[in-house]
Amino acid sequence: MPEAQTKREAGETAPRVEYELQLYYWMKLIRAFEERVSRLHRQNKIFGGVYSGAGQEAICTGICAPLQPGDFVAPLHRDLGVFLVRGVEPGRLMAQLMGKEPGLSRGKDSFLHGGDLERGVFGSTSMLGSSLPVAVGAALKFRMKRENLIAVAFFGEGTSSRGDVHEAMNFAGVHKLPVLFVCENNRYAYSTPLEKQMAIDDVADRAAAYGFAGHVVSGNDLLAVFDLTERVTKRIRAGGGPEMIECKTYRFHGHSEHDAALYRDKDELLQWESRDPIPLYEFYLEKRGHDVKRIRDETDARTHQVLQAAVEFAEQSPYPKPEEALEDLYAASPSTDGRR
Ligand SMILES: Cc1ncc(C[n+]2csc(CCOP(=O)(O)OP(=O)(O)O)c2C)c(N)n1
Repeated sequence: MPEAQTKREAGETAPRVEYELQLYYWMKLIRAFEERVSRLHRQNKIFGGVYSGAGQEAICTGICAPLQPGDFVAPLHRDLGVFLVRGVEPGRLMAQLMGKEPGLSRGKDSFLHGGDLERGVFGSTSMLGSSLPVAVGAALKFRMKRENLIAVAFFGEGTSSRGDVHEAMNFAGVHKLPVLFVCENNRYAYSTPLEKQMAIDDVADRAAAYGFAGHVVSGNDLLAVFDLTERVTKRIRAGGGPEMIECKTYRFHGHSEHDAALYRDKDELLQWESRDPIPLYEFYLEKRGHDVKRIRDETDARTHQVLQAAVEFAEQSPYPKPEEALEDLYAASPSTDGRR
């Protein structure tokens, strides 16, 4: 379990500054993990597509850090960071990406479709938008069983134009279910720019149509995302019904590693690179009186070590055996005597 969540659950008053360094570690780990995956992809060691979230680390971190163990999170294909912040073992995650047996889906797929329900992470899906009704279903279960848990559904601005997204939001709004909808608006759905995707500026405006609040925040500003998420999730947990947070951001890489993103303007990329969430947060830490150079060096050394171990573990792990291909495809029957 991530350190921050343990502290919060126990109700300890952890010095805020210590917690802030944990947030920094997560953002750096996500960036380093994805950079390593891009390199491994070029070496032909990664199974399936690679959808880098570089530039969007403040969103996975700021949204997931305030959550509780047991909350249900449905990430997008670009949200590898969700897995790390929720405490999924980096070695298992790397094994998943390499299609190895100890991976989350036991070598049955690439990053997509590998979830870790023990950590409350539903695998991201290829059929964009299909995970939102699932998150709403989890929230309905929490309501029916009177569990004080919430569901979080991530989606892109492109995905927001899908029908099942609207059905999920409508159902959640009507029944006031405990769901946080998180839009990662990175301005492009593959090569389609925002203005060719929707006729309004803010996806958050759509929340009003379903009877709940929609908020807009800078998705590159970790503290802004974190603080808003803390306030919003408190209200949702207290029974206030769903809310939406739209994070304005930008992806530094192409849609996937095979996409050079030549449809984007170079100046636009430059402007967004200058709003990189990591140096932005380092600037804040410096203002708080930290020796940022020392913290950066220590964090880089730590993430390097974690990644080395994860890659070694994944590379040394076996591929699944062919006869395992049909295992785990269906849930076990609730009855053992053959009757249902
Ligand atoms: C239903 C569906 N339509 C199309 C695709 C192909 N596709 C994969 S990712 C993507 C772009 C998604 O854009 P967005 O939701 O904004 O997320 P982003 O990739 O920008 O993070 C598309 C069109 C798909 N996977 N599923």
